[in-house]
Amino acid sequence: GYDAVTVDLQHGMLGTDTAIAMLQAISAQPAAPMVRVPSLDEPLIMKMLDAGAYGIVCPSIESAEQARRLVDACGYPPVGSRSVGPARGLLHGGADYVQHANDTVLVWAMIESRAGLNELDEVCAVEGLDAIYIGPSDLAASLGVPIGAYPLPDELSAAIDTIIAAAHARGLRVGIFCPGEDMAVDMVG
Ligand code: 3PY
Ligand code: MG
Repeated sequence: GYDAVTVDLQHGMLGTDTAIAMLQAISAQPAAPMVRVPSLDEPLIMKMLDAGAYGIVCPSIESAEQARRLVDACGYPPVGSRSVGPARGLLHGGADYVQHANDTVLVWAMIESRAGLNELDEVCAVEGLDAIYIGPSDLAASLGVPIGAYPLPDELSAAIDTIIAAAHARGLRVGIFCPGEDMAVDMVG
Protein backbone atom coordinates (compact mmCIF):
# COMPACT_ATOMS: atom_id res chain seq x y z
CA GLY A 1 0.00 0.00 0.00
CA TYR A 2 0.86 3.68 -0.20
CA ASP A 3 1.71 5.93 2.75
CA ALA A 4 -0.27 8.80 1.24
CA VAL A 5 -2.41 9.69 -1.74
CA THR A 6 -2.39 13.29 -2.99
CA VAL A 7 -5.29 14.94 -4.76
CA ASP A 8 -3.77 17.43 -7.21
CA LEU A 9 -5.74 20.66 -7.50
CA GLN A 10 -2.91 22.35 -9.42
CA HIS A 11 -2.47 20.20 -12.52
CA GLY A 12 -5.35 17.79 -11.86
CA MET A 13 -8.48 18.59 -13.89
CA LEU A 14 -10.80 18.91 -10.93
CA GLY A 15 -12.24 21.42 -8.52
CA THR A 16 -12.93 21.42 -4.80
CA ASP A 17 -16.21 19.46 -4.91
CA THR A 18 -14.59 16.59 -6.80
CA ALA A 19 -11.56 16.78 -4.53
CA ILE A 20 -13.82 16.30 -1.49
CA ALA A 21 -15.38 13.17 -3.06
CA MET A 22 -11.85 11.88 -3.73
CA LEU A 23 -10.83 12.53 -0.11
CA GLN A 24 -13.85 10.50 0.98
CA ALA A 25 -12.73 7.63 -1.26
CA ILE A 26 -9.14 7.86 0.03
CA SER A 27 -10.46 7.65 3.61
CA ALA A 28 -11.79 4.17 2.84
CA GLN A 29 -8.23 2.83 3.06
CA PRO A 30 -5.19 3.54 5.27
CA ALA A 31 -3.14 5.97 3.13
CA ALA A 32 -2.97 9.55 4.43
CA PRO A 33 -5.12 11.93 2.35
CA MET A 34 -3.18 14.93 1.05
CA VAL A 35 -3.99 17.82 -1.29
CA ARG A 36 -1.78 19.88 -3.56
CA VAL A 37 -3.39 23.30 -3.83
CA PRO A 38 -2.98 25.34 -7.04
CA SER A 39 -1.15 28.19 -5.29
CA LEU A 40 -0.50 29.79 -1.92
CA ASP A 41 -4.23 30.43 -1.46
CA GLU A 42 -4.97 30.54 2.28
CA PRO A 43 -8.80 30.27 2.10
CA LEU A 44 -8.53 27.26 -0.23
CA ILE A 45 -5.88 25.63 1.98
CA MET A 46 -8.17 26.01 5.01
CA LYS A 47 -11.15 24.62 3.05
CA MET A 48 -9.20 21.52 1.99
CA LEU A 49 -8.04 20.98 5.57
CA ASP A 50 -11.67 21.30 6.70
CA ALA A 51 -12.46 18.69 4.05
CA GLY A 52 -10.10 16.26 5.76
CA ALA A 53 -6.74 16.71 4.03
CA TYR A 54 -3.99 15.62 6.39
CA GLY A 55 -1.25 17.21 4.34
CA ILE A 56 -1.01 20.29 2.14
CA VAL A 57 1.49 20.54 -0.69
CA CYS A 58 1.95 24.13 -1.87
CA PRO A 59 3.56 24.88 -5.25
CA SER A 60 6.49 27.19 -5.86
CA ILE A 61 7.51 28.58 -2.50
CA GLU A 62 10.20 31.19 -3.15
CA SER A 63 10.75 32.98 0.16
CA ALA A 64 10.64 32.47 3.90
CA GLU A 65 7.71 34.88 4.02
CA GLN A 66 5.71 32.64 1.66
CA ALA A 67 6.65 29.56 3.68
CA ARG A 68 5.47 31.32 6.85
CA ARG A 69 2.13 32.15 5.19
CA LEU A 70 1.77 28.47 4.29
CA VAL A 71 2.48 27.32 7.85
CA ASP A 72 0.12 29.99 9.15
CA ALA A 73 -2.77 28.76 6.96
CA CYS A 74 -2.26 25.13 8.03
CA GLY A 75 -2.12 25.61 11.81
CA TYR A 76 -4.60 26.59 14.50
CA PRO A 77 -3.45 29.26 16.99
CA PRO A 78 -0.84 29.60 18.40
CA VAL A 79 0.97 27.97 15.45
CA GLY A 80 -1.04 29.82 12.80
CA SER A 81 -4.36 31.42 12.07
CA ARG A 82 -6.34 28.54 10.58
CA SER A 83 -10.03 29.18 11.17
CA VAL A 84 -11.91 26.61 13.25
CA GLY A 85 -14.68 24.72 11.45
CA PRO A 86 -13.31 21.35 10.35
CA ALA A 87 -16.55 19.88 9.01
CA ARG A 88 -15.22 16.70 7.45
CA GLY A 89 -12.02 16.76 9.51
CA LEU A 90 -14.19 15.99 12.56
CA LEU A 91 -15.98 13.14 10.81
CA HIS A 92 -12.76 11.58 9.61
CA GLY A 93 -10.41 12.55 12.43
CA GLY A 94 -12.79 12.21 15.37
CA ALA A 95 -14.10 14.56 18.06
CA ASP A 96 -10.58 15.46 19.22
CA TYR A 97 -9.50 16.45 15.70
CA VAL A 98 -8.92 20.13 16.54
CA GLN A 99 -6.84 19.23 19.59
CA HIS A 100 -4.38 17.19 17.50
CA ALA A 101 -4.55 18.85 14.07
CA ASN A 102 -1.40 20.96 14.53
CA ASP A 103 0.59 17.79 15.26
CA THR A 104 -0.92 15.63 12.54
CA VAL A 105 -1.33 17.94 9.54
CA LEU A 106 1.79 17.90 7.33
CA VAL A 107 2.96 21.09 5.64
CA TRP A 108 4.88 20.61 2.40
CA ALA A 109 6.54 23.53 0.58
CA MET A 110 7.48 22.92 -3.03
CA ILE A 111 10.84 24.14 -4.29
CA GLU A 112 10.66 24.26 -8.05
CA SER A 113 12.34 27.42 -9.33
CA ARG A 114 15.69 29.18 -9.36
CA ALA A 115 14.18 31.81 -7.06
CA GLY A 116 13.19 29.04 -4.63
CA LEU A 117 16.69 27.58 -4.80
CA ASN A 118 18.18 30.98 -4.03
CA GLU A 119 16.06 31.20 -0.86
CA LEU A 120 16.36 27.52 0.02
CA ASP A 121 18.05 27.82 3.41
CA GLU A 122 15.70 30.60 4.53
CA VAL A 123 12.65 28.53 3.49
CA CYS A 124 13.92 25.36 5.19
CA ALA A 125 14.49 27.30 8.41
CA VAL A 126 10.83 28.29 8.74
CA GLU A 127 9.37 26.77 11.87
CA GLY A 128 6.34 24.55 11.35
CA LEU A 129 7.32 23.27 7.92
CA ASP A 130 7.41 19.46 7.79
CA ALA A 131 8.78 18.71 4.37
CA ILE A 132 10.05 19.98 1.05
CA TYR A 133 8.59 18.64 -2.18
CA ILE A 134 10.67 19.01 -5.32
CA GLY A 135 9.00 19.75 -8.65
CA PRO A 136 11.55 18.61 -11.23
CA SER A 137 9.58 19.79 -14.28
CA ASP A 138 9.21 23.41 -13.18
CA LEU A 139 12.72 23.34 -11.75
CA ALA A 140 14.10 22.16 -15.12
CA ALA A 141 12.11 24.88 -16.90
CA SER A 142 13.37 27.53 -14.51
CA LEU A 143 16.99 26.37 -14.80
CA GLY A 144 16.73 26.26 -18.59
CA VAL A 145 17.52 22.53 -18.95
CA PRO A 146 15.41 19.90 -20.81
CA ILE A 147 12.11 19.09 -19.07
CA GLY A 148 11.29 15.44 -18.48
CA ALA A 149 14.71 14.15 -19.56
CA TYR A 150 15.98 11.08 -17.75
CA PRO A 151 18.73 10.54 -16.70
CA LEU A 152 18.39 14.01 -15.24
CA PRO A 153 20.47 16.87 -16.67
CA ASP A 154 23.52 17.53 -14.46
CA GLU A 155 22.39 20.97 -13.34
CA LEU A 156 18.98 19.64 -12.30
CA SER A 157 20.52 16.67 -10.51
CA ALA A 158 22.88 19.00 -8.62
CA ALA A 159 19.96 21.26 -7.66
CA ILE A 160 18.01 18.26 -6.33
CA ASP A 161 21.02 17.19 -4.23
CA THR A 162 21.31 20.74 -2.87
CA ILE A 163 17.63 20.77 -1.89
CA ILE A 164 17.84 17.36 -0.20
CA ALA A 165 20.91 18.43 1.80
CA ALA A 166 19.37 21.74 2.90
CA ALA A 167 16.10 20.09 3.93
CA HIS A 168 17.77 17.26 5.81
CA ALA A 169 20.05 19.74 7.60
CA ARG A 170 16.86 21.24 9.09
CA GLY A 171 15.30 17.86 9.88
CA LEU A 172 12.72 18.14 7.09
CA ARG A 173 11.51 15.22 5.00
CA VAL A 174 11.95 15.44 1.24
CA GLY A 175 9.75 14.21 -1.59
CA ILE A 176 10.02 14.54 -5.35
CA PHE A 177 7.60 14.12 -8.22
CA CYS A 178 8.69 11.22 -10.44
CA PRO A 179 7.14 10.98 -13.90
CA GLY A 180 8.43 7.46 -14.45
CA GLU A 181 9.36 4.24 -12.72
CA ASP A 182 13.13 4.53 -13.41
CA MET A 183 13.33 7.87 -11.70
CA ALA A 184 11.09 6.75 -8.83
CA VAL A 185 13.33 3.77 -8.10
CA ASP A 186 16.47 5.97 -8.26
CA MET A 187 14.93 8.67 -6.06
CA VAL A 188 13.85 6.17 -3.41
CA GLY A 189 17.52 5.10 -3.33
C1 3PY B 1 6.92 19.70 -11.19
O1 3PY B 1 7.66 18.78 -11.56
O2 3PY B 1 7.11 20.89 -11.47
C2 3PY B 1 5.76 19.40 -10.40
O3 3PY B 1 5.12 20.28 -9.88
C3 3PY B 1 5.39 17.97 -10.25
O4 3PY B 1 4.22 17.76 -9.61
MG1 MG C 1 5.48 22.13 -10.71
